[in-house]
Amino acid sequence: MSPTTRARVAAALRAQRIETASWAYANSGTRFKVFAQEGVPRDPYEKIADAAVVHRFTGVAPSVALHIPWDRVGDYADLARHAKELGVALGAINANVFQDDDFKLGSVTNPDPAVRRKAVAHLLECVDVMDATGSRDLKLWFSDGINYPGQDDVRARQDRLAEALRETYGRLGGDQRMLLEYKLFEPAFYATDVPDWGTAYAHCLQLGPRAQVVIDTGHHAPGTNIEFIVAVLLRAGKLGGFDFNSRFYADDDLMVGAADPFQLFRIMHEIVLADALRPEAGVAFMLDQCHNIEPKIPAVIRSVMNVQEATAKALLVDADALAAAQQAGDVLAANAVLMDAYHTDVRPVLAELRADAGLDPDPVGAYARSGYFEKIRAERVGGRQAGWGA
Ligand code: PSV
Ligand code: MN
Ligand code: MN
Repeated sequence: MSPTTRARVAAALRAQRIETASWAYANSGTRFKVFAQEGVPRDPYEKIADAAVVHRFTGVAPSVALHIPWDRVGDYADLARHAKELGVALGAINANVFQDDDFKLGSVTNPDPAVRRKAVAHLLECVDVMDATGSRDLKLWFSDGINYPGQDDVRARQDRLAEALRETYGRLGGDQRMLLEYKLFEPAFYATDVPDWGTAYAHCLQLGPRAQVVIDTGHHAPGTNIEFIVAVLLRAGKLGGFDFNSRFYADDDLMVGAADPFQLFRIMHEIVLADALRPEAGVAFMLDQCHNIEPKIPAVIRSVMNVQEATAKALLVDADALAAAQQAGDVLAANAVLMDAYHTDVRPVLAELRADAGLDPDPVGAYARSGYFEKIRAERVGGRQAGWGA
């Protein structure tokens, strides 16, 4: 690697920001079993403390997303102060209209107007939370959908969704944004109301510039070309961010980069090509993962490192050589440019970069040696589940 390339890659990696999720630090599981772990946070304050530890060892995770009501507190400004004291900020506010009995037939798309009002009231409450925390992004994922053909009118549900989004969008102030997340299926099994990027994009387009699509990498049919979606949304100026995680089958929420690091590289290549890595470009790089069986803090650290590695490889793609090969119609050469970058071992560069920033080159090892886990294991008795009961 030439010194110029190294300097360019280092500068981009230094500027990268990855947001972790509060629920990743708490107990989680499947519908079969939640395995409790030692030392897990007992309240939102402790989740933020853990997020701050991830930032301390990686240097690139300075914010943590909240999920309401999982992270409900009496005084959000105080929670934001607590975060600041620990060297992090509160990030995206995730709404939750999927865990109330009233939402069995849907939240914002429910046929009952009273239920729809209740759902919208929660979305508006989340904007109040953003006002108190200083968060920029409201992240909306709706479990709404139907299980059987004929169960409800699909078009009417889209109208109800549009109305709820419009009201919520109208409540945003300053530079606040609405990020709309899509998911193919689950818990609805026949027709989800926001199943794909096209539906999310159509709603965001109608709403206006502050409504953007968020891509959760676990929310597609197997084999979906996610980087294509990234490219199309970037071109349209409608990519608001990512919920990164890995999947082998469905919405597995495994550590990002674990199942398909090549896919992560291809996604980051599109980001680098569009110069969208800079925080000012407005793409939020968030993690949405559940660490059901692995220790949580080191798993989040590993995930952050995996995003960094994919990014470093994407930054190493020789853009001039790629453009020349593409222009010449040289299919093999163009593909080789990409594969050369992908096969580069970027771990030494990242280790050097961390050392330059005064960090331990080995964040997972440094965390293990820090004694933090022993401390929380002793202090925190009776840690809680991420949401389901938190
Ligand atoms: C839904 O599967 C999702 O990806 C949404 O982002 C939720 O808010 C999140 O998971 C947390 O469970
Ligand atoms: Mn998600
Ligand atoms: Mn998900």
